[in-house]
Amino acid sequence: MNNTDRALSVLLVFVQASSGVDGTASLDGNFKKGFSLLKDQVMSAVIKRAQFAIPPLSLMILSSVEVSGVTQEICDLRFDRLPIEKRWDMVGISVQTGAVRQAFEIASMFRSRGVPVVLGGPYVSIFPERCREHADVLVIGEADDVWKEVLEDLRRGSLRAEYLQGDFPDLSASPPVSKSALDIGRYFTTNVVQTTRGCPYSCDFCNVHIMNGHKLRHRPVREVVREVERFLREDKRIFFFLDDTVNADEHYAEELFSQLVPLKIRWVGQATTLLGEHPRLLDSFARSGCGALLVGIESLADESNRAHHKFHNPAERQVRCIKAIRSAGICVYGSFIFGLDGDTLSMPERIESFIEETGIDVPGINLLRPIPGTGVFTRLASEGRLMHPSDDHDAFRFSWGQEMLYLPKQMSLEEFIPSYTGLTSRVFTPHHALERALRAPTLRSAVLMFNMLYVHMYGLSRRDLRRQLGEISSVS
Ligand code: B12
Ligand code: SF4
Repeated sequence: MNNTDRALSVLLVFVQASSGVDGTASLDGNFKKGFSLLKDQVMSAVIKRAQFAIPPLSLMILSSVEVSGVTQEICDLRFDRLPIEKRWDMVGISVQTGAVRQAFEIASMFRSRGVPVVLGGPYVSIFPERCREHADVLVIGEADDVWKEVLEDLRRGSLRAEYLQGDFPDLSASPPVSKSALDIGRYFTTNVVQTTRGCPYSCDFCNVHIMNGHKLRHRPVREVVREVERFLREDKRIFFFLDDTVNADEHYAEELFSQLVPLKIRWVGQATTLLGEHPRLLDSFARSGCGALLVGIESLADESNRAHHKFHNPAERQVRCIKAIRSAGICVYGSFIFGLDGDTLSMPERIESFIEETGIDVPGINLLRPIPGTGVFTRLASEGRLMHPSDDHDAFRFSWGQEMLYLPKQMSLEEFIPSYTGLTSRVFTPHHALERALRAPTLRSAVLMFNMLYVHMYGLSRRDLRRQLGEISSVS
C-alpha cells in the first residue's frame, strides 16, 4: 500500500523495567499492604520523584527526525498507559535487555491489531535473531541515521524487514535533538545530553563497548554548547550528561566544560575517578556547575577488577581521587559490585570503611548482573556458574540486586548472601542517609532523597535474597 496521501502517526514506546531504578511498580509494592490508600499514593509519588526520572534520549533523537507527513509521539510507560485504542500507522519500541518480555508483549498487542511494529535498542542490536519473530521491522545498531529511511519507507508503503546500521554513526553531523514529543513537566528534568559515544574500556560485565564500539566518537563542542543553550530556554533545571565516561577524553571535556561555565548550569554525569588526578579538568567541571558524578568503583580488590577487565581504576588511588573530587565541591555516587571473582568475605568490611574514609555521598552496592551478550555472561556460562539456563534471557533481567543469578567464585551462596545483606543493612540506614546529606558538598536534598530511596530498595533486596536463601537451603 502507498501511504503518501494522509498524515501518518508513529508511536515510540519506552518500556518500564519491572524492577530496578525505574520499576516503581515493584518498588512501592510493599506499601500497598500496610498503608492507607492516601499514604500509599503519597509514598508512591515520593518514590517516583526520588527516581529522578529522565526522558529516554534514544526516543527524543528518533522523534526529532522530520519526514513530511509523519508525526511522532513518545509513550513513556513509567508515566503513561499504552494508547492501544488509538490509531497508529507504526509503533517503535525501545528494547533493553531488562525489559525484553514486556517489550515483546507490547509488540504482540499492536501486531494483533494490524499495526506494524519496529523493534530497536540495545537488545535488538545484540540479539537480532531473538527479536525477529516479534517484529515486522528490526533496526539493528544506532538508529540516528537510518530512522529517516524507515519513516520514508513507511510513507512509501515499502517498509523492509531489517535496517542495519553497518558502521557507527558519525556524531559530528547529528541533527538537533528536539523536546517537542515530550511532556516536559512530568520529568525530574528533560535536559539530557550526550557529548560522546563509545567506550575505550572493556569491562566484561558491560555491553556499552559492544553496542557503541571502543572508539570514542565526539560531538563538536560548539554543537553541544548550542544544544545546552537551546535546552535551557525550554527547561531551566539540572542537566544530565549521559556519557558513560564524561572525562574519557580529557582535552575534549576540558574544552567543553570550560565553554559551558558562562551558561551557569547545574549538571550531573558519570566519570572515572581518574578525574581526581587532573586538577585542571576537575576545576572546569566544578566551575561549569557539576554537582555530582557517578563513579564506577566496582571492587576494592585489584584481582577482581583484573578478572573483569577493569584496568583503569587501581584501588590504591581511589581514596585520594574521590577525596579530591569531593573537595572540589562535587558529590560522589560510588558504585560498587560485591561478588566479583577476586572478592572474598572480607570485602564488606573494606567497603564499609572505604565509604567512611572517602565520605562517598551516595553509595550503591550492586550484585553482579550477568547481562546476556557480555564477556562475563559467556564466561560464567562456560564455567557452569549461571543459576538459570543461559538462553533464558528473561531470567537475567536486571532486578535490583534482588536475587543471585550466578555462583560467586570465592564463597558459597550460603556465605555470600548473609554477608551482602548484612553489609546493605549497615550501610543503608535512615541515620546514615541523614549524615551523608548533612556532609554532602552540595545538592543535599537530592543526596538525602537518594539515600532514603536506597534504604527502602535495599530493604526489598534483603527480603528477596533471604527468600532465595531459604529456597536454596530447603533444596540442599
Ligand atoms: C541514561 C541511562 C539510563 C536512564 C534512562 C534510560 C534510557 N534507556 O534512556 C535510566 C536511569 C532510567 C536507566 C535505567 C536502566 N538502565 Co540504563 N542506561 C543509561 C545510559 C547511561 C544512557 C542511555 C542513553 O540515553 N544512551 C544514548 C542513546 C542515544 O543510545 P541508546 O539508548 O542505545 O539508543 C540508540 C540505539 O540503541 C537505538 N534505539 C534505542 N531505542 C530504539 C527504539 C527504536 C524503535 C529504534 C528503531 C532504535 C532504538 O537508536 C538509538 C539512537 O542511536 C546507558 C548506557 C549507554 N551508553 O547507552 C545505560 C544502559 C542503557 N542501561 C542499562 C541498564 C542495565 C539499565 C537498567 C536495567 C538498570 C537497573 N538495574 O535498573 C534500567 C532499565 C530501564 C529500562 N526501562 O529499560 C544497560 C542496558 C544493557 C542492555 N543490554 O539492555 C546500559 C547499556 C548500561 C550498561 N552499562 O550496560 N538507564
Ligand atoms: S563499565 Fe563503564 S568504563 Fe567499563 S566498559 Fe562499560 S561504559 Fe566503559
